[in-house]
Amino acid sequence: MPEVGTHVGSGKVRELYALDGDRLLLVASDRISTFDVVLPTEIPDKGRVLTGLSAFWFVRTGDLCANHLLAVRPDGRSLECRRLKMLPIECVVRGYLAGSGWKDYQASGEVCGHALPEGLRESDRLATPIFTPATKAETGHDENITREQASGLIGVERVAEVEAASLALYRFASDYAAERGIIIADTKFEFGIDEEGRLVLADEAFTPDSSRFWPADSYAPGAAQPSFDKQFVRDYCESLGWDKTDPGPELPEDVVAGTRARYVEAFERLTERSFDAYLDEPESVLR
Ligand code: Q0Z
Repeated sequence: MPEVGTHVGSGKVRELYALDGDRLLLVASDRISTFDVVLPTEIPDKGRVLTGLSAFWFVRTGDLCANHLLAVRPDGRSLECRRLKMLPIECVVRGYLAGSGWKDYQASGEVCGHALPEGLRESDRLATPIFTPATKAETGHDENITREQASGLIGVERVAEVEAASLALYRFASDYAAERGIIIADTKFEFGIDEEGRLVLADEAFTPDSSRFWPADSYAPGAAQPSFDKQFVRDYCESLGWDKTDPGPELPEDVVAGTRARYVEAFERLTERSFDAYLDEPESVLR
């Protein structure tokens, strides 16, 4: 059997392989997307940063919720995972009003059936984090749904279970990150069910691709916040007047270097380890 197994899926910036009947390999590339377009220029080590962060969070949240992590590969960009039966919803938690949450609030005063107080501004912190499930769109954008719609897809009891797990995970990680100067404004989880019917956290956890990371020191509600990791890329793309359709622009080397440095900074602040030590020995992030 080949080391990476048979290819079973592609995301915009990740690949999925089957190792055997009950194990998968999740491989994070160095590709970066912005405005929903994958750019032709890679960010060196981005996939390793995201893989290391995901593994770090899986280990540290294992007592809050079981997860699919089995091992980190020596390449630092691949995770061996338990193969699960995936639930057909995205589990999003929002602690701040951004993205589609802000859009829906402006249109209706609600997000996924959560009525919010009047007068909130873009990027405001919510009094209490909210669980805002979404459909998994094969192509295009996930669509926010109410808990009733989620119940129709996975059942009332499973919704209660994923909501409680999602909120507990978000509270833990957002408190931890805030102490290290990073606001996790929102985050998206995917859960699966194991052979015994138990809920298991899958996919990636609290990476800058699955979450909005904001620098805490410049937080200023009332407008969109700069992204901790992708802001140089966005600013550069905006400066070109690119129409945000495929293909995207090549990135100049200073934008690549600055963006790589931001990913490494997020890794080092959150893990309290040097990224070079991770590159030397990826398994060290599990301890
Ligand atoms: C994750 C995805 C990616 C393409 C399926 N533990 C699991 N068991 C079963 N299925 C999955 C997982 Cl993580 C699973 N995805 C998302 C990831 C490339 C699609 F890297 N799809």
